[in-house]
Amino acid sequence: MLQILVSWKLFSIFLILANLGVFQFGQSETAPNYSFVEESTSAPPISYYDYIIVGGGTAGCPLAATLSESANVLVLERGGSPYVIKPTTKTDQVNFLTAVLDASLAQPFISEDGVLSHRARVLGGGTVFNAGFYSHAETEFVREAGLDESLVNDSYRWVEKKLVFEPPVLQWQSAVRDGLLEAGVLPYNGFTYDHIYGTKIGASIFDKDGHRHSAADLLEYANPNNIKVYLHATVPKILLTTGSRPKAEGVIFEDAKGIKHKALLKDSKSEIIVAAGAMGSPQLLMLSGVGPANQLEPLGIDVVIDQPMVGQGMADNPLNGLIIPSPLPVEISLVSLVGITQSGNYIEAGSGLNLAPSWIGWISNNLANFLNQTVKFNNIGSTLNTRLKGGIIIEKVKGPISKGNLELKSTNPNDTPKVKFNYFQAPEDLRKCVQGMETVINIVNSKAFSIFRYEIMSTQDLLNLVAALPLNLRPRHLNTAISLEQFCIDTVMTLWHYHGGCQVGKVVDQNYRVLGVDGLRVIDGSTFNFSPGTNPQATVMMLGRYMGVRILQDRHS
Ligand SMILES: Cc1cc2nc3c(=O)[nH]c(=O)nc-3n(C[C@H](O)[C@H](O)[C@H](O)COP(=O)(O)OP(=O)(O)OC[C@H]3O[C@@H](n4cnc5c(N)ncnc54)[C@H](O)[C@@H]3O)c2cc1C
Ligand SMILES: *[C@@H]1O[C@H](CO)[C@@H](O)[C@H](O)[C@H]1NC(C)=O
Ligand SMILES: *[C@@H]1O[C@H](CO)[C@@H](O)[C@H](O)[C@H]1NC(C)=O
Ligand SMILES: CC(=O)N[C@H]1CO[C@H](CO)[C@@H](O)[C@@H]1O
Repeated sequence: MLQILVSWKLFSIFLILANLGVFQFGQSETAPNYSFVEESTSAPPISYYDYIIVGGGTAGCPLAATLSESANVLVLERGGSPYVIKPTTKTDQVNFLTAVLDASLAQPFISEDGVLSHRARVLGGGTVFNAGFYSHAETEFVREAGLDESLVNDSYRWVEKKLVFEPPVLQWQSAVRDGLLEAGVLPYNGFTYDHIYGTKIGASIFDKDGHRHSAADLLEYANPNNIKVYLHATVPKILLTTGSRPKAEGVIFEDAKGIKHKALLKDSKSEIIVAAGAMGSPQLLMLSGVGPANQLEPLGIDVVIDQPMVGQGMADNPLNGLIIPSPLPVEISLVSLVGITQSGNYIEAGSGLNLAPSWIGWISNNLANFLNQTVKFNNIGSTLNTRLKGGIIIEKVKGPISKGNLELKSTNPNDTPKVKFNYFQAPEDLRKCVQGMETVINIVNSKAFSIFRYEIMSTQDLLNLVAALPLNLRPRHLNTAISLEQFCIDTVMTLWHYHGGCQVGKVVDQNYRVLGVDGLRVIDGSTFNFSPGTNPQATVMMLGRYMGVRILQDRHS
């Protein structure tokens, strides 16, 4: 009898999961048309600029647009244009989970922790395929970074005028919002950019049609006569003078055909600004001879300055969560709201997204295992372009306190360096994760959320489901789904908010100038000591604008 009941339950769960897929359609939109963006194959062998920015990403685009107001700027971006992506719906909200896996936008890597992650490789950087949620930094961040609050506010507004939208909050997101309130994540703060305790609606770089806008759109602010952006231009090395006080002179860049070009600085006011992201910036400093001598020498890199802090302080906020199949159809939504808890978590949620074929494969194979192969799952595996009938609720640990490091694997700039984040090494991070997962469970079990979950799937079933999925390459334990501590450790993923490697006070000064080198700055997520706000992109773009304004002020004073 018991066996029949168990089988019936497994069978019902199978029916629920088999029902995850439904078809969907998208829409398209026209792209801006920049005269100053070109393939690097058309670049001259040598050219001269006031500012050379390595990395046309989330920080690089606003920075370049700003500097071009009154100086001559070059941007070197190793990826292609976001405006030629086909189909144009590829980076829309509904396709988030598939775009992340698209190698033409993002380079995948696996950290030494066994967690799959991605680094941008496209003009616009991470904003071209990220989850789009837009929310400001906490006031502590602005204070600690020593930034001018009024210029910070102006810089956020400059970004928002171009590409930020208020997301709709439909039925599923509303249920999560009300679940958060029932779970005690109070007060309700409505729609706001500000980072305040409680539950709030945040902004998004997806418009009301779910179509993406990106940091590349900020180049609309640029003076077209003062800027050049080269695509598929990879910088393997910054050229530094050697001697007691090294100085940046220019960069080498390689075009799509492998031909090397040089871009040089015009005069003593000119600068190289590295904005290659938290993986790319420490990597490029090291490739250029600024890094730990004991790591550079064995690779045959000439040491310009022995700087042991380059690549240190790498951190990534651990993400854990639940997948919740729904008996009712759900809207397509990515993060529209966030719970900011007193215990140090950010709770976010999405629903109805397309699943990548490879993920459908994983999920179906592993569900088969999960259900001990009592039913056949062939149907799910062969259904492409399917949407998740259900949602995902995740928690991210603030900070985090645990830190790791990055090391070069080779002198090839296209290789992702070896990186270890040491998730949950600090007991406080693990404690926060457990509290965050408890809040996620309380949301799932709330009255408000009850219409979007199957009663037959208990909390334990939902934990078991995640524990059975190959969401990372870490070992599973007997108690993975039983102890929330073990669940956090075993099923950890990333929200791609990794940062550090060129931190303020360690590698760069308060003005983001590389310590010990003239004419060289780093401006991007690699300079952070912790990830700002609930999600960093607003602050990364703000910083690009902010520092552009500051650098021009210095130049003209
Ligand atoms: C899948 C995903 C989802 C995310 N979701 C959100 C979210 O919802 N909200 C949010 O706020 N944040 C989100 N983030 C985080 C956010 O997008 C990143 O923190 C941010 O984009 C990092 O900006 P960056 O300027 O530091 O680096 P990037 O944007 O990565 O820019 C670096 C650029 O430099 C280029 N580059 C690197 N090396 C070289 C070289 N040697 N030569 C030439 N070019 C080079 C790269 O191609 C890249 O374009 C997400 C990130 C990812 C990946
Ligand atoms: C794009 O810009 C070029 C050069 O400025 C112009 O000739 C062309 O007509 C523009 N195309 C569109 C679709 O606006
Ligand atoms: C900047 O914005 C914050 C948050 O919206 C606000 O509280 C603060 O007063 C503003 N500061 C200045 C100097 O304008
Ligand atoms: C049908 C089937 O695959 N049953 C397996 C379920 O799991 C137990 C324990 O791992 C196996 O012994 C069965 O063979």
